[in-house]
Amino acid sequence: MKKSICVVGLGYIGLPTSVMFANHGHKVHGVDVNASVVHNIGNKILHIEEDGLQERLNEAIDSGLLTVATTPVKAEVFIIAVPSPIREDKSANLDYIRNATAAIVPYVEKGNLVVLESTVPPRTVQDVMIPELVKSGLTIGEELYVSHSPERVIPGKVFTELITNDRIIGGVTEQSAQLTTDLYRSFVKGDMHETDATTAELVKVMENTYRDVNIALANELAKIAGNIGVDVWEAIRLANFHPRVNVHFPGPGVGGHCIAVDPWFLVELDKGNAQIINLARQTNDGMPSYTAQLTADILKAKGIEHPKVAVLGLAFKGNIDDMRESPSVDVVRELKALDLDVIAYDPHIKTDNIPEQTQVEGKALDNAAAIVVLTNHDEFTTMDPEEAAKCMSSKIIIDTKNCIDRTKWEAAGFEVYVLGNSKQ
Ligand code: SAJ
Repeated sequence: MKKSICVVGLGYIGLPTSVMFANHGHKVHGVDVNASVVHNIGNKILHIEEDGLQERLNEAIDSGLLTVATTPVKAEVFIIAVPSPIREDKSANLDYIRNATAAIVPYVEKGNLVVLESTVPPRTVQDVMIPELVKSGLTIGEELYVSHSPERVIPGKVFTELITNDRIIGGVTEQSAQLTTDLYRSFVKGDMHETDATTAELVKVMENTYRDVNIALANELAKIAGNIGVDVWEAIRLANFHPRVNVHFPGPGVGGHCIAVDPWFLVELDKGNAQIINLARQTNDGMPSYTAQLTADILKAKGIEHPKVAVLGLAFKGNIDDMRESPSVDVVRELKALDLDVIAYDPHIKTDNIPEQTQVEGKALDNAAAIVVLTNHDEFTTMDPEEAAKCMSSKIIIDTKNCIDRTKWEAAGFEVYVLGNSKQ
């Protein structure tokens, strides 16, 4: 049955989700506190890059099934998809969740469903949302249904994954979970796994923690390989032929709004037990400075005075425009702290999104002594080394993602260094 749905938060998850429900015949009202975001979306102008989003947004707005505003409206279903970042001290900032919940309270009515999509520390539904929702005067789980249905999509493949991924549905009551499953069934082809809200919260945080810990392991192995004359990438490829092994990949650090953030929720919740989780976070957070030092050491060994370094890639991973928690920003800062002259370039990042300490230039390679590749955008993996060589002062490339064609670059006269590969 088609529902009226009010989605709070029109970012990387809320907007695709709103569009998806509207494309499937539901009447969706999207809400964001940012008036310019609302204005742009209403005019079919995107503030985020995502494959297929523009076409789907056009269809949603043109059909009249998606409206947007800065305030909620009455609806049968409320979906909250707002940020849940960490503070400077690594504690969870749940203000957005609390405020978004408070914002819908005047509009909720008996029989409505409230779904939280944001990734949150376990117990957030119980301890942060429910104390707000009870202010509606409705009995939670009986008159007002509440659930946590964490998004699990990967930026760049959001629409495919929204449809095909399995979903975890955590209801505060069985009926809350059931109603949520029925709702998402309008477009989800994957299985829906029902559980309670707190378990669902832990599942989601666990998934990203699993990845963070495994990436930290890969980064540690890369450093070890770098010291013993081995190519860690080749070693990982071979290890992964084992049916029960899935070693992740090293890199300049872990970015994004999820993997670099969520494990801290568990550290805050139970620091005494979250030992490996805590260490993994620190290991991954240490990779930008490791990368910067590696670069400085290579240039020093070459005897190049006051080199200019061209940093390629500011997004936290390839072919997306998302710079949240991007390790590249830290690499730039660390390179500068080591007295190197840095120019950063990323064709996916709009200029007004660039943090102060970096500069973006189309001609980043002009007079550069070295290139440091931090993101495996297609533009970088297919770059022509002959062209690059023409404007650089020396031919050095440091590849932290093992993403360039080494043979091609060497043929153009470059010295190629790959993070975690000390094999000569
Ligand atoms: N990275 C590595 N080595 C690897 C894999 C990734 O260094 O082997 C780095 C990437 O370069 C990037 C970061 O980790 O900086 C995270 O990238 P990602 O592609 O692994 O993940 P996200 O943050 O884009 O999305 C994750 C996904 N979670 C899992 O794969 C368990 C996604 O499914 C979630 O929906 C999303 O977090 C989320 O919203 O929580």
